[in-house]
Amino acid sequence: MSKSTDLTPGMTDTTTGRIVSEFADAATEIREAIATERQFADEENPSGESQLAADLVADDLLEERLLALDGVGSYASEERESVTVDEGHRHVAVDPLDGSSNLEPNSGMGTIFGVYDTQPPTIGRNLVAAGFVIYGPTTSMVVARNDRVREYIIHDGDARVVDDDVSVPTDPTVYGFGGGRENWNDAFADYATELQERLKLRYGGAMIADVSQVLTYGGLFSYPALEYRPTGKLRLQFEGQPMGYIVEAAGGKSSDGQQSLLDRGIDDIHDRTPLHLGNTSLIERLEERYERYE
Ligand code: AFP
Repeated sequence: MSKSTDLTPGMTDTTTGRIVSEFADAATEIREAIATERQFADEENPSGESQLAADLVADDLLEERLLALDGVGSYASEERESVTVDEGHRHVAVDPLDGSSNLEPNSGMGTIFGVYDTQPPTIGRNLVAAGFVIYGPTTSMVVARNDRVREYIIHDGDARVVDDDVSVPTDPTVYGFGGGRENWNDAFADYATELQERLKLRYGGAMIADVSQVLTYGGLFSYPALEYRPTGKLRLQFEGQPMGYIVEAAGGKSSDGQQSLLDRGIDDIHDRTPLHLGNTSLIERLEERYERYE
């Protein structure tokens, strides 16, 4: 695909357009790494999780490609302790390979990215675009920019629009809740029981695939605060903010239980957050439930 392809028509900021195109370009190479780099590396990432060789290959190629673009001022990654700083007015935060534990069973995996006007650690309100790639039955990419969400199929080096205006369906159908009922607090456990009676379970161990279900069918994806882990498992900078930006641009809501993930304060790029993404009505009911239990 030609580098000049602006995948987000109407984007005034060409640096952001080039960054988005770079993720589409890199998808083919990362998909290749998933097939060939299947062994575990001997290190752990800054969150103490074991790393696959594919995690490191994806991270290295994305850092190299993105910092080579004019205007990219920094690269932050879930796989790296600190931010790599360069000169530029746009800043990228990446989960290079979300769902690494799904590699062995060949289940959903993807890349998550956020494009900021401020160097991380920074809050989600400073996002100017966000997206995710799914290396699934086919390679797809979802990009949010200027309150508009588009979905592309990436094939033979081209990105073809398959949905020019992705929006969360009004009637919710699916749910996916992580962390385990035995670890949920009473507020979430009660709400989960109510939803599990109405909705269908869609939980696959990689949030990009589970949130894609919510964007397609409507519903709720949650990885809540846990009794033993009050800030939950998922990373605010690399997962919560970009996916929250996308779901909110698609007409849904994000929450840490009290507020939008885009408003949640952040001190370190590896801070974790409780995470809820889905239909506005479901998120508002969940926040009311948390308030009632306080
Ligand atoms: P991995 O990348 O380590 O597989 O974790 C994926 C993830 O960060 C997110 O994509 C999933 O929604 C969540 O963790 C799954 O966590 P559990 O394995 O605890 O269900």
